[in-house]
Amino acid sequence: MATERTDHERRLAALRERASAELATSATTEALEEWRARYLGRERGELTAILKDLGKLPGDQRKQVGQTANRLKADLEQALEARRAALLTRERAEALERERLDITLPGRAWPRGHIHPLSRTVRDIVRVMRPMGFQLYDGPEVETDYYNFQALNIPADHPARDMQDTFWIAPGQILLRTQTSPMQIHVMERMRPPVRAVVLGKVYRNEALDASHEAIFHQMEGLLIDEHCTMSDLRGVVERFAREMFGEDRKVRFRPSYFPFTEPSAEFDIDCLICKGAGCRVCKYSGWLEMGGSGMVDPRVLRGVGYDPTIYRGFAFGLGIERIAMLRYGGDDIRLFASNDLRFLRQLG
Ligand code: FA5
Repeated sequence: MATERTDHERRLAALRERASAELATSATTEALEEWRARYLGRERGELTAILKDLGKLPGDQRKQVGQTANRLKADLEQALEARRAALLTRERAEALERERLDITLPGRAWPRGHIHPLSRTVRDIVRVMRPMGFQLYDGPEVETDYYNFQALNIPADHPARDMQDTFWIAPGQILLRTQTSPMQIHVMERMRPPVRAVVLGKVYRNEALDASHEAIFHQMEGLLIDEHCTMSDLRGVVERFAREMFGEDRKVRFRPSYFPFTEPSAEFDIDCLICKGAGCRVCKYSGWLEMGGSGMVDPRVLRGVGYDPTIYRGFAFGLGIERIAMLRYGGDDIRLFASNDLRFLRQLG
């Protein structure tokens, strides 16, 4: 009897020792679960099996061994929980260590961007033209021969076609617009007078490229049609525009010129911003900077869109936006605007 009891006790003591030793070396939550199943698991736990077999023991042993086994069970469960808590604490500490942040390090500085000088110029132009009553219009860059040339009084055999080298999509029919002037026709076709329109957009010319000539560039077009409109209105608007853009003390000069869709026509210049008219490299020692073309809308153009030229008159003017941006922000090569060269763009920040 005594030997039997001792056997059971010994078995339980050995189990306690083995289980405790294994628990001490179980270093992951998976290993702990494995350990729990091995000793305390409902299905295959060693201790569970012993507890299940208690019933087979004679009464007095059952009580004694039962008490020892239950104590062992409670001890193992407690040891498991303690081990689990210790592991968790260690894992958390390790995770914290892994993800350690030095909050005293200086932050990463993101460079601040700014609006492209061309976009800025476009915004400023709109800001100047809007208060004078000009409404902003947008239109197609792919045009027909009719809008880019014919409706602007430039028939197929007209020598003025040579003034603008054209990128043709379907030769003689569809092209990339060479100027924003075709928008004059679109706007007038859509509206009855009075008209005050401003157009800003890309134009394309098959040109030899140099520091002041691009093949893709931007133009601005202004158009005003009303019953009483004279060249001095044109002059007034262009002068206001030039002074708002380049300073109140700017002088504006008109020179007779020729455009097929305006009559009379004039090109206009401003006095050089750099030398104030004295003559320098930028103005090629003329004292003047070329700005754009203008004139009174030709009666044939008005008739073409169904306006009666005996009642309505108007003026139009157009200029290159890159050239304006170059004057405002500096830069001596027009090609830099589309080069995406950050060194150039940063300089203009
Ligand atoms: C015209 O394109 C006319 N449509 C302007 C006009 C409008 C006249 C309304 C009358 C009434 P011109 O070809 O001169 O005109 O071009 C106008 C402006 O575009 C020039 O003054 C210049 O500033 C700019 N420009 C012309 N060609 C280039 C180019 N290759 N690269 C950059 N800017 C250019």
